[in-house]
Amino acid sequence: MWNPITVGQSATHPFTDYSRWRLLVNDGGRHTWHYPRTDEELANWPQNTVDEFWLGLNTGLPELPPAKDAYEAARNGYEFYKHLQAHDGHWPGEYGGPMFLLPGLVIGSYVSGMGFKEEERLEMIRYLMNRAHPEDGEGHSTVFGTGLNYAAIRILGLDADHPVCVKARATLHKLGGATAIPAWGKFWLSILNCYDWAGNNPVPPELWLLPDWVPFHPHRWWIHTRTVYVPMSYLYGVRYTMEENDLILSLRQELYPQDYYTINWPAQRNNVSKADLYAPHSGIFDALNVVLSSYEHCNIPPLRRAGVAKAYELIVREDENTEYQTLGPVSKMFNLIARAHAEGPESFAYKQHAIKRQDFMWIGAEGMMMCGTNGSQLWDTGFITQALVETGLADLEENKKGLIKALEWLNEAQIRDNPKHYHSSYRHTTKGAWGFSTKEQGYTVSDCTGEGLKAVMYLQHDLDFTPKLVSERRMCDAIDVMLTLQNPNGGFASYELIRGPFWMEILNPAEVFGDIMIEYCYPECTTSVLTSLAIFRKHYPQYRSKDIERTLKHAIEYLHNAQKPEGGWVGSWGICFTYATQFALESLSLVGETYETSPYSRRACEFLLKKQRKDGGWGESYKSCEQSAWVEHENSQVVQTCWAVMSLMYARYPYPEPIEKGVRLVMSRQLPNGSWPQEAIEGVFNKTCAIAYPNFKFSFPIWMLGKAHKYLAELKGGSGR
Ligand code: LAN
Repeated sequence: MWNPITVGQSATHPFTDYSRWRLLVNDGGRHTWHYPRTDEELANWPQNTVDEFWLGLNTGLPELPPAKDAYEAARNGYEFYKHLQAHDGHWPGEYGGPMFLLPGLVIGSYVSGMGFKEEERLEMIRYLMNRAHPEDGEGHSTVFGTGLNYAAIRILGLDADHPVCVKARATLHKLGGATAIPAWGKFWLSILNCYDWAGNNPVPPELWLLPDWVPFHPHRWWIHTRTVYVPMSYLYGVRYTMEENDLILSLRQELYPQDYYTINWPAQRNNVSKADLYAPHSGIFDALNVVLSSYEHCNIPPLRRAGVAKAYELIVREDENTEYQTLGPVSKMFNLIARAHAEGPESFAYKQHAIKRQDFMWIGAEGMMMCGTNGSQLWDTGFITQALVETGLADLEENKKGLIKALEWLNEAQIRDNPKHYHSSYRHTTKGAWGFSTKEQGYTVSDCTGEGLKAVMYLQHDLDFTPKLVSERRMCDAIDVMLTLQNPNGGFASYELIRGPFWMEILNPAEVFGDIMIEYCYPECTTSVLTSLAIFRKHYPQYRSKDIERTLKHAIEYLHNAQKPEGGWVGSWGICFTYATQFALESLSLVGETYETSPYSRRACEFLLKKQRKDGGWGESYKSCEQSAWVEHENSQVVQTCWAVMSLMYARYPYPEPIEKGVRLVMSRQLPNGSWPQEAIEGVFNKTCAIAYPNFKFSFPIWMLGKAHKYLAELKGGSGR
């Protein structure tokens, strides 16, 4: 392989041979990319359409006869999308977007001595080059993004004199340099030995020694925050640092406009660039840090050792509970460093972490990235299967085999037991749940359980050709988990019950994310649970009917209360009002609340109709999520238009025009082979981070178009297909 970086190749062209990359799908939906080297290997493992599509290569799929109506457009859409189903029945996909993840992968691997294959290294460089902000440091460049990605690209081997590095450095220095990086950036750079530990606010591992009943005990934090802070507190407790080397010494000069050795580190603890700040520290948090920093000077060694040991125990349990996937991409790399530090590169843990690190790495058209999770397998498979059943596309002979495969996958993906380390790692019950990605990762997510169960019920009950793979007992298990997840206000949060008090948000240390300290209720999560309970009840009216009834009523109350005065619901996981409103109106429809019968539904429809554009579409920017107020996107978006039209249909909006206009827009954007081009990013988390759901551009148009065809026919008194 030649080295394109030294010859200054433009990043628009791959640095590797894209005809060699292959996606390996195995073990319940794990997906990892490989680059076979020998001709023999290549011949035995031909590149398929799934590989080609995700690599951005030409799939060669044929043009289809132009769709004459919405149903035909949906059929054409699936005619394309069915080729993206993996052999095991699920739909794999990229899950990139957040720009603070790849630096974690690179820095974490570097300090742990875990290398990359040459093809991975080159394509990660290319990805970072492609993602560098196009303008000269204005716009949305942040210290967090620029500082960490700069360090990453240098570790990967790009020269400091390369124009991409020169430009990034200038931007970084203009923004104040890496002293102004937010807390998580300070932490990563400290691990890398390019920032002094004294410049961090304390992360004392002793917190884990507090009795569980303490109201701010970390087991009450939102699961992602606590799972990241467990290894952080270990690494802070031992003051982990990479050994100095030439690159580290050089980075110390490159990352800062001033001389590294003259920096007053304690003064940097709360120094965060304005460009990065979303959730400023509260006064109480700052005061607490003053106290904790004094403790750092006189910490009690046996207590510190006990705290470090407790944090390490929790790290090990998390690794074992998840087969080394861990909950997410940040904890993945911190856990990996901690295990490498404690047990060394020959250990079983190190080797397992190396294997599963691969699950987060994804090669796309722009290079290799780190994903937000080890995939979105269940989520994508859940939506498309429901769409196919609801639209009637499932009944077409040519689609049956694929649907049986999908059911087989969903059957395998249900979690059958509680975690190996259950109460000792503060876990919620998992028996009967579905997670967001694979069974192996093993975390209950409320709405993934709801969507997983709905998909299974649709496939097993509404189709006459599917085997009944998931037993009634196992469906009841799913119901049991969901019933444990309702909060006192009737709403459902993401992974667990809300465990801590609301005031804990004043302890949010992360500056760049909002609402991360505890769980919150979400209309999206509430809906997926509520709708699956309502559908389950129709099929199995005898099982826990009183509990289900009570839960449903209370969940509807929550949804009513969560509606904004203007009529929409704020989305937390998709952008933004169109996303959450679709879910909320689906819920209301299942208890008979529609445009005609419910003021809530009516207000929501009117809100959406005001936002419909002349071209028939809807478009909102990710900024809606930051501001909890509608912010228009420059263009209307296919996926958001689908959510809005679905909302109107759930509410049984009685006039066809806005629906027809939405349908026309989505049809007009369809390509001759049945697919849709990628538009703006679809998802969001923690208020500020956008994340890609590229499979949505298939599942939601197919679903919306097929449903609209039937709905419009009904409205007009005819009958849909
Ligand atoms: C996800 C992805 C899926 C998402 C839905 C199922 C869509 C949602 O309805 C519930 C919450 C959940 C499971 C979710 C939570 C937060 C995640 C895991 C992510 C957005 C993907 C990445 C993100 C994670 C926190 C990223 C790492 C960053 C940290 C701040 C730790």
